[in-house]
Amino acid sequence: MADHKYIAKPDHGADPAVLAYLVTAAAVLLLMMSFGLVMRLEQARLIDIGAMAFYELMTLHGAGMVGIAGIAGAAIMWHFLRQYVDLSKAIFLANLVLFVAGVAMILASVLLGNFHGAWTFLYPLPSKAMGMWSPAAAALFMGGLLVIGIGFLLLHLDVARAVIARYGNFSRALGWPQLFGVDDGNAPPPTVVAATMVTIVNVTALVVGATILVMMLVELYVPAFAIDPLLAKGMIYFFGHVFINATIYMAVIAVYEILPRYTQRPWKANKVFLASWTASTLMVLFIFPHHLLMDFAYPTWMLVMGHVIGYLNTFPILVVTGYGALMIVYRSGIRWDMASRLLFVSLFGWAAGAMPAFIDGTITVNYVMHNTLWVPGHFHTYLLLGMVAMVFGFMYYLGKPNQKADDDFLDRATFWAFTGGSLGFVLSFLYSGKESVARRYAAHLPQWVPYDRIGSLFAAVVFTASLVFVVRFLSRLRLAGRDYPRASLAHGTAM
Ligand code: HEM
Ligand SMILES: [Cu+2]
Repeated sequence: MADHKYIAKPDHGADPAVLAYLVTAAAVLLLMMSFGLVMRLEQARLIDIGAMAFYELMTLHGAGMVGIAGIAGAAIMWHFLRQYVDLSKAIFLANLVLFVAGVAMILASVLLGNFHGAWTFLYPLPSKAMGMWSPAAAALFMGGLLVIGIGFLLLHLDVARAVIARYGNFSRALGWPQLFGVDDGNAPPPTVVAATMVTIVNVTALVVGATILVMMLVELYVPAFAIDPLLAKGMIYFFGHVFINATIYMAVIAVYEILPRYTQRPWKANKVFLASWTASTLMVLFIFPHHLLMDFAYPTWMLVMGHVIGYLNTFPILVVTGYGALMIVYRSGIRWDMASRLLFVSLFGWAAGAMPAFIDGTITVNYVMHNTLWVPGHFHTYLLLGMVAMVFGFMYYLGKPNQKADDDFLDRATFWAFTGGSLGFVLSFLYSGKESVARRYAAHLPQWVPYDRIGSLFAAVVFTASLVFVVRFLSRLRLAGRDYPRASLAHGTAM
């Protein structure tokens, strides 16, 4: 069965395929950040690109960011999961190839075909463009998403196959024998538990997403094939909600794997840990109606379910992860370096972003806040300062020249620029939301513009800091692939 001495097991260099994922993610991330900055500058009235270009960039930014979050999360999951189960490299690479193909289709749809119906492709917008874009452009966009989704579906099915081959079934991979029976200390490692959860929820989400995409592609050319708009909206938000959440559940594996290597303390999948992941496996599938709280046409029970489960699901994994990280680090003599710092700040970002989400998940608050910048405020907090910080932490971990290498001044300064810049950037969104500034508006009222200008400044800092992180990573790409054991950094002891 599983090798339960997993904490001390040194991690060797990254596979070139993992590095290819990270380089792709980094390139798209920087491009999408620059689009984000341009959107903010437009709202701040510092440039004038016009509404059409704004919505095109917004569409690309949303789709691109969600896509690379998935790619980077998958890279982290695959890198660590491979220690425990036998994954297929061909499928891993096929996903990357499909991703790049899908991105090319999406770029063509938006830049050549002027599609700008947002990454949520909400029905019936793609087919009712009022002459703004052609059915072909909409088809190219939805086709691109479909191609990307099929790649991820293949990857998750391979993870499912590998996990079942090793553990027999999902319930054992989720640690149910230890959760519901006696904890014999043989629960699967946290990485396996997380990967199993992600596989279950993402396969479900991707099948639903692909279904609605195919339905809408048919409707595009055969309008008589009418789709129930409420059904379409529910399916889209189910898919979107689960997919973006799963990116964090994949990326957090970096925390479970790297902090124990730094402190030589095991991250044990105890009963509380297992219970949290099992609970979230279910809850993440049932809370998507929190996106529909303003839709009076939805059955009330669904909205109540979204509200209640939204409250409940905010905490379990976040708390076991935050508490676990504190216990691992507390008096461990950990050497703080860029990787451990970024991972630690990512937990803060994740937790901080969950709070405004929790508030907005309250029906009465949602009526006032939902279409304001409060919403981009909360999700940029846990995606930028949480998810993306985890990815940068993983990049620094892989690129560390040797166990004892210290970070130089540029790295440390950039860490603070990224953290401070991100905080300022998300606070400008949140504050605007509190002042009722609408989201997804290209043109802002004069009284909103001061917040947009502050936000633009911080966005420029975040972009610059991210550029330095990426350049650093690229310059250490050879080190990242090099084969030396990455472990045992506590007290500066060598291997
Ligand atoms: C420098 C960093 C970033 C900047 C400057 C930026 C900027 C923006 C802006 C201005 C918007 C539109 C807000 C509005 O509704 O008026 C937006 C939306 C969005 N951003 Fe970002 N962003 C950044 C990073 C990220 C990251 C890291 C992610 C995800 C990993 C992300 C995902 C999204 C999504 C999903 C939307 C929603 C698009 C929509 O409403 O259709 N962003 N961003
Ligand atoms: Cu959601």
